Amino acid sequence: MSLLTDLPRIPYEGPQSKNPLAFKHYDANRLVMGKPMKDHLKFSLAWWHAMSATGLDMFGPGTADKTFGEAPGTMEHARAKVDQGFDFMQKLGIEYFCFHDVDLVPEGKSLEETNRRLDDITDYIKAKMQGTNIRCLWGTANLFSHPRYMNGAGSSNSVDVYCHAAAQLKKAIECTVKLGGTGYTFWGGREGYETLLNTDMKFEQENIAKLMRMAVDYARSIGFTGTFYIEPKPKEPMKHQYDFDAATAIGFLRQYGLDKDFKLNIEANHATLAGHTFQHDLRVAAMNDMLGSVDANQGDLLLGWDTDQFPADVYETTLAMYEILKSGGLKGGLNFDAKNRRPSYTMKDMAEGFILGMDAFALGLKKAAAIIEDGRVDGFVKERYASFDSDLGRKIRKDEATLGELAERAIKQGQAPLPGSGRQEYLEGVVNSVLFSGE
Ligand code: XLS
Ligand code: NI
Ligand code: NI
Repeated sequence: MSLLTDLPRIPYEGPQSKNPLAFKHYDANRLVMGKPMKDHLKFSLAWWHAMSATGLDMFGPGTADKTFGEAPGTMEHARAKVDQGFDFMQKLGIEYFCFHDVDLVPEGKSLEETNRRLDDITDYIKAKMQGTNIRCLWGTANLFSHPRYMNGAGSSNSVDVYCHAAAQLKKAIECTVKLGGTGYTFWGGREGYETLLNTDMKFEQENIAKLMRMAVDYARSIGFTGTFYIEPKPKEPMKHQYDFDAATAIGFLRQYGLDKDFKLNIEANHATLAGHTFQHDLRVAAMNDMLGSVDANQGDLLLGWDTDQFPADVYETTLAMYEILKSGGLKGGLNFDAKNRRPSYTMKDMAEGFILGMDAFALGLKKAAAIIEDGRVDGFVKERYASFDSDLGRKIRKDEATLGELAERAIKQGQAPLPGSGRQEYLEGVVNSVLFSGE
């Protein structure tokens, strides 16, 4: 099977099914907390992995054949990817896709040529979208692969490179708007440094912000009403990347007045590379009202790079969906920035990868809803801070207390009692009982 069009439609068969090409948990129209699963889980296909990546690594070439019967580097191939990709999405019930400019077409010899190719392919995609439910979740520009971007795009030391990036950015925004994209993402691929010995960090960060501001102004001027995203990542390819994690990116956006136009696109594997859990970065984004979208994948905690695996760990997807549900849901979606392992090279493997990820998130959604409905975890957290429901606690929360007043009370009271058990083991047991008490 070398074509995705050879795959069957993927049905929902329920948890008992042993059919590898069926969903066990993702049942698009099933209601969870009053909303169909597919509205909680706006799954998206990442054009770069699904339609383009062949599994090459620095030790060997790709193993998967993604030529789809056409010669790579041609527009015929670019169109075949659209045909195959749309067929695949429809068979799986995936209603969104994300792209970089260079995933859609081979780069031409000049910007004009590449832009003409982008015009052609976006016409082709737009026509394909007609009569389907498929929409563009977000677009982006690849400002990191070409050697000119060795020092990044917004962070480049070269004004020529900076302008080239601006041209690509402008075109990628136009393509996103043309395809009705709901978002535009900045992943700072090489926006960082290899050594501070040659780097003016402040200058570079200011330039990145200026480029983003120009991008926002331009996009709004051509009618883009969607959300801009920063996708934080701490390292790789650079030693250090400026959008290190959610907290850092939020600080950056606020410092440069970009926080009204931007939210964050949190990627599971990037959070773990930053030394956080996926849940942590989701929480940081959510509590700052900056949670926009998610790049759904999973890393390998024993490895120090972005392995972009399909999400399989239900404990992780449960805690992620718990954060997402508690934040009121995602405006963006769950983009599978994920690829098969190199030895899983067939089209069937690709379908199984998506089924794995979609089922892992569907199961996570059901279990997260069950944790919330069970109420013990949330109830415990509420109870844990109950001492602040006192008169004095309320005064503190309303910024009406003084340090002197608090100190006086402490002296009067004598030794403060211990703050009460955190009961972590009990809570972990509650989560396990919700996860494993049967369907
Ligand atoms: C790489 C990033 C990238 C972005 C899009 O690590 O995850 O794939 O999602 O540029
Ligand atoms: Ni990503
Ligand atoms: Ni990534």
